[in-house]
Amino acid sequence: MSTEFFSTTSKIQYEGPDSDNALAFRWYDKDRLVDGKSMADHLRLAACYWHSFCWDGFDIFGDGTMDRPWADGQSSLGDPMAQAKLKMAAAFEFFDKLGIAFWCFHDRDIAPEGDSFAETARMVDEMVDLAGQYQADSGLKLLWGTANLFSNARFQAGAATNPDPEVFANAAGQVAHCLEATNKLGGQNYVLWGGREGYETLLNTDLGRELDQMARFLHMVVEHKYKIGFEGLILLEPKPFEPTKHQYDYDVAAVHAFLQKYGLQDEIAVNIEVNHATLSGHDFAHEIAVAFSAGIFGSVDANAGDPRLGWDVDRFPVSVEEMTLGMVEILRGGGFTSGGLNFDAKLRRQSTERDDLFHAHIGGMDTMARALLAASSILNSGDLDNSRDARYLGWTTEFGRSILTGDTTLAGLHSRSMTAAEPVRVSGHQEALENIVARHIERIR
Ligand code: XUL
Ligand code: CO
Repeated sequence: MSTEFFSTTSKIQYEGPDSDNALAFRWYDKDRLVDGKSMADHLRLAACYWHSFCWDGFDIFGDGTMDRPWADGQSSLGDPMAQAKLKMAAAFEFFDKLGIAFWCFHDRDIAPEGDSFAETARMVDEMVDLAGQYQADSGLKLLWGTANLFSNARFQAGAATNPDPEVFANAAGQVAHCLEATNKLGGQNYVLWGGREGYETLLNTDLGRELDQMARFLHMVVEHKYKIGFEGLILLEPKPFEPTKHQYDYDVAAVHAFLQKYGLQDEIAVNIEVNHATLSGHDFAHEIAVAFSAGIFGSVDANAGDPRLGWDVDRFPVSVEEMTLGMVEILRGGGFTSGGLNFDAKLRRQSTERDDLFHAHIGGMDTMARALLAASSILNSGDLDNSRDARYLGWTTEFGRSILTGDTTLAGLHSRSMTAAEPVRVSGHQEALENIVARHIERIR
């Protein structure tokens, strides 16, 4: 079977900001050094398997729209394993031509489900071996793997938080298998997005019990990680709702509180998705800042929502400003270690041609590259940090420090206030700072 699924024949190259070639990078120049590190090493960009290779454009109102010969059942004559292999050939052809460094997958993306757990596991293993060969041939690396614990009907009431321990056990087996597969492929992280770990109504739900179950599940995952020698991070991916009305991993702060309550805060970090942040009522940059301050920053799913749609539309990131503000926080926090930027993003349903996948990823990669350059320019200039430091100057004085070190009491501050002058208010200069950000974005080259 030919592996040429895409008419784009050669690798996508960097041509610079003035290029009009739609199939070239204008900003993503992988070897360009930014603060002594290559762009590729800063961004650690990944393409995801599920939206790009498993989804044909179907939505709740209609059938698939996209030209996806590797998934239409015709080329493979309806044989699910033959189809999985075609899909993998298409995916690795795409990754290679795009020149992206990493990929991410769910176990159910790469292999079909069989009639039993054992049969499914065997098919996953066969596809993992094949993926290992493709990785070896192409140099592509795995950013993370994850188990799909939400599509199969058995997970209607969740996996770890299911009222039935049989479902919990089945999910635990699936995660053990997928964690081992991820380890085998040299995965740099392992992600758990609680697909249906949440609830619809308290009329039938014991919330406290479900949280205890989830914690037990995660402790077992961590234990297994050490048992098999997996060196990557275990990451939870917060999302406030969808598919369930109340998802337990609402946002980074909720995940942090949960991890602390159950003694998991040193073992598990977060995978922050841009549009999950906005769905929870936060800015992307906020979620990153919360994660760094909690010491649980791990990785990012780079995508975008739609300001008028309150659901998870998973567009490719297009806003350089939004991503710049996120990259400022990422760089400030020290950047990625094992994490990276995964395009958990999909085409719009009318983008039906196969090569639309290139345009989407090129746009996303250029957006992130530009955001990196702008964020680095902002931080190197000190424009934001100097003004931020000045704002907190009072805390560096002897008086300010004495409050924080515990040398003062509420009563002491009470008597001090009796004679102290009214505090002097100073401007927060927000608009001036926004203009500074805009200027850096305009000027980078
Ligand atoms: C769902 C979502 C998932 C996770 C992995 O909203 O983002 O695709 O990234 O399960
Ligand atoms: Co995601």
